[in-house]
Amino acid sequence: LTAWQQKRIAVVGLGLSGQATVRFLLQHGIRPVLMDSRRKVSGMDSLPLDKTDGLYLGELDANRLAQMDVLVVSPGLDLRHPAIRFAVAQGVEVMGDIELFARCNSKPVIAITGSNGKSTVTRMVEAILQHSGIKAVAAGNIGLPALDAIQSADTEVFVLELSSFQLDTTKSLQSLASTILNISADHLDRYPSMQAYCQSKQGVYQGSRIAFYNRADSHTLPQGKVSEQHSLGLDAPEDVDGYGIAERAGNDYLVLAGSELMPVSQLSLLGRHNHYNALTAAALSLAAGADFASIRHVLSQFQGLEHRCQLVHQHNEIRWVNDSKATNIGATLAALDGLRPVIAGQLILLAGGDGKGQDMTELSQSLQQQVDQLITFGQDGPAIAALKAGSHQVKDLTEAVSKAATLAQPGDLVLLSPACASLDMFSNYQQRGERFAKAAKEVAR
Ligand code: UMA
Ligand code: ADP
Repeated sequence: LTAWQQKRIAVVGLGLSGQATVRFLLQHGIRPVLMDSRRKVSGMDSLPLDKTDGLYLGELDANRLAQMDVLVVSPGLDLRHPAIRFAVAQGVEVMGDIELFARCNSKPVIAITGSNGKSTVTRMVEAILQHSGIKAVAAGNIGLPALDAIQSADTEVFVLELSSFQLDTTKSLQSLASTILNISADHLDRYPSMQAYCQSKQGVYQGSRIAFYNRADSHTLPQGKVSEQHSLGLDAPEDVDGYGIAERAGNDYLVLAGSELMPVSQLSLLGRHNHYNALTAAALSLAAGADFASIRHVLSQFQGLEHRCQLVHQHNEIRWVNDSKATNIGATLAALDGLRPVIAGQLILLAGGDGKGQDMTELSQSLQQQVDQLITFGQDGPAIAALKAGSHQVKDLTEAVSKAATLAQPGDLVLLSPACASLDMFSNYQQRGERFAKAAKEVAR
């Protein structure tokens, strides 16, 4: 980065990853200009602003951006923003924090993307590697900015969860192994088409030694040249050293690189989507040097992450499950598929929020076949309610929980799996999940 000391660098977007970028640049003797399109950004007090070349909050100024040599743009900012476009047209280089990480990192990387399951798989891989005695750290979209993670010198492997936005601004990442878990409609408010969104996800395979893809989802098949690729699936492996599920003496076994790993029944997480996540985590971890015993141990003990199909309350034989992280249709479909077989009574679904431009009719079939009672709320609640006769539209989540309590009988399961982002009514999906759990505990006691 020494060459950067002579350049004009702006960090555009000062959220978690932007602030980590500022700290990183300052440590390398670079004085960045700081910008954010918001008038107020939290956490700025912790930055030594006197060591920077200025802070500009509020509407981005195209001319100021165009005077820079490089913009390090945070993932929350749309690259189609007119001021950014103008700067690019004037020849300014644009990259993200992951690109900067890639240029400075010398340790092995496991790279994980997909529309759903990224955080679950990222944490599984981290846990398996750690249990195998390898110092692994999960970073990226999962929450810890990659440029904060890179600071710890004793890390041996970085497990990076990457969003499509991060991939859009990354081109130099080298990874030991990578995967696209699945692709379903998401973020279509930021991409002109599904094709553009898929293209963005494909970036994860670039510079990767081994690409693992989902043979049940053709969008995940590597489009460019990769040195080694393997398909994963919940059916029989494609070849003798393949990955999948095979039946042995009446039991289904996960098969890893041609060897039986463990019976599917010993996996701790429920649902076919989680079996796929477990297989992928096993494959990625093996590529990074994990041993079979550690993989088995972690996958049989792994407790799911908060807000992902998490049982938060049980009373009168009614289970309340928080899947607030289901911010798109694909995630909700997976939750319905995974949970339906383990429910004796009715499945009561709470859905709605900011639909991010998704086509809600994709939920239609599952709403008819798997959901007994549908309760909707939020901005795009009406579009979901319209898909099922007899559904209940309510004002907000608290009312949805009260309604569910009046409908639920012993044996039923009440599932918050909104298929929408939370931002129309909450600060984030965590807050939505916490409110759900609290309300459930209040109405059902
Ligand atoms: N924003 C502005 N103006 C700006 C910059 C940001 O209005 O100038 C808004 C964005 O529209 C967005 C919010 O601020 O709503 C946060 O954006 P950010 O770029 O500042 O985000 P960070 O705080 O740096 O967090 C980012 C990731 N957020 C996004 O990609 C939106 C975090 O992923 C990630 O954990 C973090 O970096 C550390 O690497 C979160 C996320 O929601 C979990 N990701 C999306 C998802 O998973 O669907 C992609
Ligand atoms: P991400 O980090 O990609 O958002 P998470 O692991 O946080 O993924 O899970 C997000 C949502 O997707 C949750 O509702 C979860 O139940 C669901 N989910 C998890 N794994 C999968 C999968 N492989 N396919 C579809 N949905 C999944």
